[in-house]
Amino acid sequence: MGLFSKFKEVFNKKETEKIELDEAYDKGLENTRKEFVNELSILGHKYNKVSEEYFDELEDILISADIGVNTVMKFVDRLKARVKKENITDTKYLQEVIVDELFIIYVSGESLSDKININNEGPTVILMVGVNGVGKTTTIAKLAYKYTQSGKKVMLIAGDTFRAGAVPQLEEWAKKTNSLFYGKSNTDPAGVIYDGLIKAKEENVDIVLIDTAGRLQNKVNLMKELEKINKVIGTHINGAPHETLLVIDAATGQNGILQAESFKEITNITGIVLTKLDGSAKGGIVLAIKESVNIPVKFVGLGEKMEDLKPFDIESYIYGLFKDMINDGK
Ligand SMILES: Nc1nc2c(ncn2[C@@H]2O[C@H](COP(=O)(O)OP(=O)(O)O)[C@@H](O)[C@H]2O)c(=O)[nH]1
Ligand SMILES: [Mg+2]
Repeated sequence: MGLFSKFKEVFNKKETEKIELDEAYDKGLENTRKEFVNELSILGHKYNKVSEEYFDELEDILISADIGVNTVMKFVDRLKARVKKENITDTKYLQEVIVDELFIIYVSGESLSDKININNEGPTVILMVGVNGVGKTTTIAKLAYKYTQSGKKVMLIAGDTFRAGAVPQLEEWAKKTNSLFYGKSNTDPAGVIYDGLIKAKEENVDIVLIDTAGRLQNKVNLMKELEKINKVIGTHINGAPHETLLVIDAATGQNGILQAESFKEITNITGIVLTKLDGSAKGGIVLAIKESVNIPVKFVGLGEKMEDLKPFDIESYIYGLFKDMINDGK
């Protein structure tokens, strides 16, 4: 039995929490599904039998979903090998194999944990990095919401001290999410973080979320700044930061992958938050990230509301993409 059939089985019997997650992905991946999966289905109608032309067009479709050229090449090679080995001629059946193989790309190799590393001996410190406009501050607000809702004491620290309005914006989010706040404009970020962490310990905070500025234009400076920030955090709290999450805007496609590669060189990224998946038709970027940087996607942004940040879940993701095929068994 292929993974595809297993999916169908699993999706028929699931608990409420998982159903809610699927619904969020279902809605958030609507744009990608419409373009990508629709194209796949049109391709299946255009060619009943597997051929070179079929594979050429399939490649184009996968690349335009931003799965990444290298991933697509390897993927299509593997698909061709399977077609040969299993004597597959029918494109309808091949569609099921495609879903199988996409899933295999993500789960293959070393398994990546999508869990947040929680510190049980004091505050858990989560540092957010990423270039301007990708959704760092919004994601911090969403995480603060998630953690305060589950009864945790949260503090936001404004380490993006130079961009106009960045500090008050974060303070506003702290108020809205019932979190504590520490920040000061126009001053050294490491200093602000230093003072903020002292306060976080005094107040027995559970989760500290630190905003930073992501000036990737000057890699050396950014690297030095992050080194300094990491040192300050590490001297305050053992083993901290417990997570350094890189925020990437899904709509930026391959550019987002380049950002991930650069940040990976600059600092130790422990996870990726992929925002704005809802507004993008390029949901394939999840697979390109796995292939090019091999850093786990830990959360995805599926909308602008506080509840719209969801833990990454490969099953819900695949379901969100292929639900029409999975449900009808087409
Ligand atoms: N649709 C959508 N918009 C988002 C998402 N995450 C962030 N945004 C929007 O992206 C814009 C920039 O976000 P911001 O947090 O200020 O980016 P920052 O410069 O990295 O801190 C804001 O208008 C957010 O509402 C998401 O998951 N979906
Ligand atoms: Mg910001």
